Amino acid sequence: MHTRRKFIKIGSLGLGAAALTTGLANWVVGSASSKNSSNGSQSLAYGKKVATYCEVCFWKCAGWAYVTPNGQIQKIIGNDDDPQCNGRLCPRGTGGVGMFSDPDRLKTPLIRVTKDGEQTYREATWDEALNFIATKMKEIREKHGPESMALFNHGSSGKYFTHLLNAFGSNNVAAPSFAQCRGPRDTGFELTFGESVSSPEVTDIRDTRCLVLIGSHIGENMHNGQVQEMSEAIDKGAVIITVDPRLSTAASKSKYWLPIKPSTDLALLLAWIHVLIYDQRYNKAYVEKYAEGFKELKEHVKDYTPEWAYGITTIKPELIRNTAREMANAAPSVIIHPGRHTTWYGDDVQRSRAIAILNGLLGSWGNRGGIYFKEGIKVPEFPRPDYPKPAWSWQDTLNGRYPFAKEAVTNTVIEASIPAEGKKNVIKGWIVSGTNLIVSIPLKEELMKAMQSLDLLVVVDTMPMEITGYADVVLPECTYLERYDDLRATAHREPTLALRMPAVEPMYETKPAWWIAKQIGERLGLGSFFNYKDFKEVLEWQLNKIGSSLNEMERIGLKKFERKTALYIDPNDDFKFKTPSGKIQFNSKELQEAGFDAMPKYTSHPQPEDGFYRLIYGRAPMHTFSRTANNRNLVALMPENSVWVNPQIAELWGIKKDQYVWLKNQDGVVSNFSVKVRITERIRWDSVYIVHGFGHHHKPLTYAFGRGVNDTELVTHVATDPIMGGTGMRGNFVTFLTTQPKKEAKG
Ligand SMILES: Nc1nc2c(c(=O)[nH]1)N[C@H]1C(S)=C(S)[C@@H](COP(=O)(O)OP(=O)(O)OC[C@H]3O[C@@H](n4cnc5c(=O)[nH]c(N)nc54)[C@H](O)[C@@H]3O)O[C@H]1N2
Ligand SMILES: Nc1nc2c(c(=O)[nH]1)N[C@H]1C(S)=C(S)[C@@H](COP(=O)(O)OP(=O)(O)OC[C@H]3O[C@@H](n4cnc5c(=O)[nH]c(N)nc54)[C@H](O)[C@@H]3O)O[C@H]1N2
Ligand code: SF4
Ligand SMILES: [Mo]
Repeated sequence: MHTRRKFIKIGSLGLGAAALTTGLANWVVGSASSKNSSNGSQSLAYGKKVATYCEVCFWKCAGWAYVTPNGQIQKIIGNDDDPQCNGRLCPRGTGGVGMFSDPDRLKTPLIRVTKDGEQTYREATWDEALNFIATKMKEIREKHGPESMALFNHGSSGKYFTHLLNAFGSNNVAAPSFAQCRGPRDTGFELTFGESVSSPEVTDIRDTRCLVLIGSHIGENMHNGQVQEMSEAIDKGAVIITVDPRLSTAASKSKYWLPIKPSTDLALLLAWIHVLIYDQRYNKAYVEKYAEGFKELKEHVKDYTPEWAYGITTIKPELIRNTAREMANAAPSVIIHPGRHTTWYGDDVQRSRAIAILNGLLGSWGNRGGIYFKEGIKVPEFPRPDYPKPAWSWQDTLNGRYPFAKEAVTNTVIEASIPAEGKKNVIKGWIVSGTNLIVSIPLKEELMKAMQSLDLLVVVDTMPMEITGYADVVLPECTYLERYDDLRATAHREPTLALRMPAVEPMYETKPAWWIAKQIGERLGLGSFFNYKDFKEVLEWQLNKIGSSLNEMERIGLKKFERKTALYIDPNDDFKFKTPSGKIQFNSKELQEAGFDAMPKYTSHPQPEDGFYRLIYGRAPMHTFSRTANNRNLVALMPENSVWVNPQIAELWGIKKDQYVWLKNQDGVVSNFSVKVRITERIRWDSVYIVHGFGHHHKPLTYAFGRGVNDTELVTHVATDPIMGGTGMRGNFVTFLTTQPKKEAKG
């Protein structure tokens, strides 16, 4: 591999950048500068509360930022009217101000240059950086066509760059939230019910009588509304059943904990389906009325008995039967939770299908305490010319694979960026915004090859995350507390709109993404797609169209609208599901026609060799992936991750509590840093657990650097789901190194 792009540490530039800003002291107290930036006339509301919605994760809770009369952000609290948070933010949302006040923030645009034979960044003005990008994008358009520009995005900023790319003539827009996250679940549910459970999930947890969590660790997975509703349901006596090789926080609140052997969930799900059908405990009236393929399903699961599943899952047959009965007793007020991060073992769509089928058998879809119908407000689109039609798009990067991928697959867009003899449609330029691909995509080799081959790599971020070190141009976005953004119009039990406006002016030379996209667009001759001076104009226009105004939204932060459709199925209506036949698909003809199993079958997955343990990972309540790893408020709550090890295994290895160890995986890859051992009965002997998002090796992240280990670097085996392209990441095994391996930690 040639190294056209050497990894550059942004930190070496720190001081110069500060000199360009309004003064370093600002970050200490989080005070706002009063300079007039060129991004329009943002009227600031000092000495009051300012409407916002949180960007620390994608639940997007609506809240208020309290700003003191001298322009300091004092605190952020939840908006009482918001059904997604009910006035309460999670620890990360409360600590969100740490993103704004982080002294390690990106402060000014940077351009890669070679100085004395060495690659480095130089600080640049916005004009220089934007001109550089526009020139390169024009070259790419002329030489290869506009389709050869791609965008990787996650979070609010993605929308503006998607608009920019669509206007430019490219549809190559991908996010890790599909092929590294919820893709299998969405695909499995769409194939079964004709639609997915979206975000926030339409699970009626508040009113459920039985909630089954299969590897979904609500409570550590801190999606606010769900956590609150789960605790409400528990208070009301709901039965919680948690299937997890680890005694998660949710498992500790459950009536049943099923410590399953990892990778065998499909066997348990099939056995549950078997019990419901053969013990005649499924919801007969519902199935007769709304489902299709029951006869085939019954035949299909004939031999999937609890006794069969016991040998695979290690869950006792009686426990399988009892838990199936609990679900049946609660039906239809029961939820087999679809989960969210579902890219585990490569047969994840089929596992999600089994979860969907169980929900169908119990009649939960469209019933109180099961799955409700969401309703949202449709915000009209600001007038713009039609987008040009690209000559090819991300669908072409699939090359006939993953026929049920409804969203772009990051993996194939990365692959399309690696040139090869005779390869057509090669991607030549990337914009990466709001995603730290180095930590979120497990395909390291492909990612590196692709990044080395590009003609242009632009990274838009707020922090000097690992991905920034590979960019030609780094653009510093201001944080969510310093900008206007799109209206939050997520659908829920009741339609709501939420406003985000700047609590303070952008610090340093940072700018909002809407401004950055517009500036690039104008330089590319696409000004008619950005027909406004300030994003406020767009918001005002949209709000006026739906009977509100910026003034009103600034005052209330969140507006509720009346629901127009039913929340649940009306039994007197002729209800149709959004599948081709209008019925729930137990036996999927769509899958069959594409050459896949029409109903989920159990297939076994590799198990760890002697001395190795399955590496499983998850979330901690006080962090979001890697994006909070440097947030001083949250680092104070949880400075590093630890590796959970069963006492039997610790004894076998002679490992002590709090000892630091290195992890080595099945391919010989050793963790960059060491990790503290947590010895606990709460994990099966055959697995170890770490929280994702730690072990940063980029020194400019002064707080996050070297703290804990990074699961992604140990995920060198990926099992790709043939149905939609999800990267199954839980087929990796690690062993312990108790002395420091002879290896320099990468700086
Ligand atoms: N090994 C492993 N891989 C995983 C996962 C895992 O658990 N383990 N989880 C998977 C899942 S579920 C998901 S959803 C993905 C998430 O993947 P990512 O979305 O890539 O997650 P983060 O690591 O949080 O990266 C977010 C980036 O956005 C930047 N950022 C934060 N705020 C802003 C902003 O306002 N503007 C801009 N422009 N940038 C901002 C942060 O500094 C950071 O660089 O990762 C997936 N990959
Ligand atoms: N605090 C916090 N909350 C978050 C996030 C965050 O970064 N921080 N990220 C959000 C995002 S984008 C997502 S996608 C979700 C992800 O959250 P979820 O969808 O809830 O969960 P996962 O990360 O897939 O699952 C982690 C759990 O699966 C268990 N597990 C591992 N292997 C197996 C197995 O083979 N079988 C079973 N049954 N269980 C297994 C682990 O022990 C762990 O408890 O969280 C969201 N909420
Ligand atoms: S759940 Fe927490 S981090 Fe996520 S949006 Fe809500 S307050 Fe922010
Ligand atoms: Mo996710």
